Amino acid sequence: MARLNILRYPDPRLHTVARPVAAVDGRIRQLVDDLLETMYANDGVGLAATQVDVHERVLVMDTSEQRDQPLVMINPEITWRSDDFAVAEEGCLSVPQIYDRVERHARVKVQALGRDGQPFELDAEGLQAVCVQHEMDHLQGKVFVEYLSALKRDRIRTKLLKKTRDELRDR
Ligand code: GNR
Ligand code: NI
Repeated sequence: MARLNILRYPDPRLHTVARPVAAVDGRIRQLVDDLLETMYANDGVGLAATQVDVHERVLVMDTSEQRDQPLVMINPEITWRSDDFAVAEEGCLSVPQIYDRVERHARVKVQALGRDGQPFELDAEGLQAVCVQHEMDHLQGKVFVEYLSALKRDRIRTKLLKKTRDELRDR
């Protein structure tokens, strides 16, 4: 297991579109384990491979209260979206300390392969529905700030570039 480095917005690599996984082999299982370790170490409720600069369709989530229900989705595809939408406050490990409201489908069904390579379907609502849509956006190269106004996005970009510069100077 290893903790992986998380790309920070506005890193252009966050806009890479991930390719499907051809086979759930030992390399993919290692990636899954590293994603879970990295997600838990950073107190995240989800993490997409894109965020650790691996551009394959793999994501992990855990929206349980006890943080003891890891969910692994390989080659996830949304098979159904509710007609109704919900607005929720979102954050992102790639956009640290920025939180804003995003509107998404209230419920989605997602088909994917698990860590064992077996297909399953997830019927998600609430935080889990928000999270799986947020993670699947990452796999398409999309970060939640792209739903915000250009003005907000520019302010976020400037703030995070300054933060990264300050951290590098202080090392
Ligand atoms: O940890 C996370 N919390 C969160 C809160 C509201 C909506 C989405 C998320 S996902 C985020 C982790 C992350 O960046 N996943 O890509
Ligand atoms: Ni994110």
